[in-house]
Amino acid sequence: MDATDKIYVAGHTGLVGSALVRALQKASYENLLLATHAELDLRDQAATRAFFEAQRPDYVFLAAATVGGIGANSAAPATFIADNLAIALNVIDAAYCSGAKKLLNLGSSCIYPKLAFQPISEDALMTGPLEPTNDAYALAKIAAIKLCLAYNQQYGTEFLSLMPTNLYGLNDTYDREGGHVLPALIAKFDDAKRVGASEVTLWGDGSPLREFLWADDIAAAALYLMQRYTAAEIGGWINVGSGEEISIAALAEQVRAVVYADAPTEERPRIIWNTSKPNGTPRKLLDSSRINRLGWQATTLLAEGIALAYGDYLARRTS
Ligand code: GFB
Repeated sequence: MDATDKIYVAGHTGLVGSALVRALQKASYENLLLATHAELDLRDQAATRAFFEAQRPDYVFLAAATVGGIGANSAAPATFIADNLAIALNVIDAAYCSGAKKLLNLGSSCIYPKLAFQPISEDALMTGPLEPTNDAYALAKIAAIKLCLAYNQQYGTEFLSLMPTNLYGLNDTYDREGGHVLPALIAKFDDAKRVGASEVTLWGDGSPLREFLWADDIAAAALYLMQRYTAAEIGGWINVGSGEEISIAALAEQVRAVVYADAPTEERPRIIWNTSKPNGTPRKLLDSSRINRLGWQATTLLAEGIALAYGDYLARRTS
């Protein structure tokens, strides 16, 4: 990847896309092609094809997606499967038709079976039933991997897929109902602090285990792979995790400690678990040994990342 190559970051206003733009700029890639959702709706096949034909990017990072936490996935499965299938098909096909040199497709660890052997290696794909709360989204992400593999096989393209664990970071969506757990917890504890609430209600029973990765770390991994490896060398799709696993209950305590760092301990609210809300998959720890062997490792610790994320939340809070 040369400094003069035209690099398209699809989804550059989102959590991963904005981290990718930071990583590319830091590495002195200046010929970036960006289009907001209002300028280009990637679910629109004709518009996507026309954009690629006119712009002809050399490299494509596919970080555009309709995403959300367990609440949003359960409430709107049709939106999650339809949007993500359309985005994947339109972008991958247009990249092939316009002659892109390479594409990196971002997926999700929810592609693996609900009860996969832990830590989850890449070859666990399609070996068992999916977690029902997000199977619509997961199927769209599995289809995107298969599209990349099929285009590589039939047309000789270089389309790689990267499967990150649960992500969080700067520019996240701090949505209390539809967001991912970490940003939702930040917003809920901050709300409680501001009104002096004595309790915060969270979902499930706190027992599920999750692995969290800082968005700038996934961006660094994506750039690292794009610069150095072919699809065949990474095995088609590759896991990217931090190796830091934590229960939702322990995560809630950590977030509460960060939000209430400057308040007396007795002001910290009690955590109530609403067990009528789903737990989701019991455990989701990726086996990242393949990317580690290729020379990449996560660098941001969860404790450090939560503090940075809360700082970002406070800086961007509007009310
Ligand atoms: O990030 P999250 O919504 O999704 O986390 P998944 C869900 C876990 O956190 C469940 C608990 O165990 C919830 O019961 N939880 C507790 C909460 N309180 C809250 C809360 O206030 N909000 C949320 N959202 N959860 C996601 C998929 O699964 O994994 C996505 O839904 C994506 O599509 C992502 O694939 C990687 O980790 O369960």
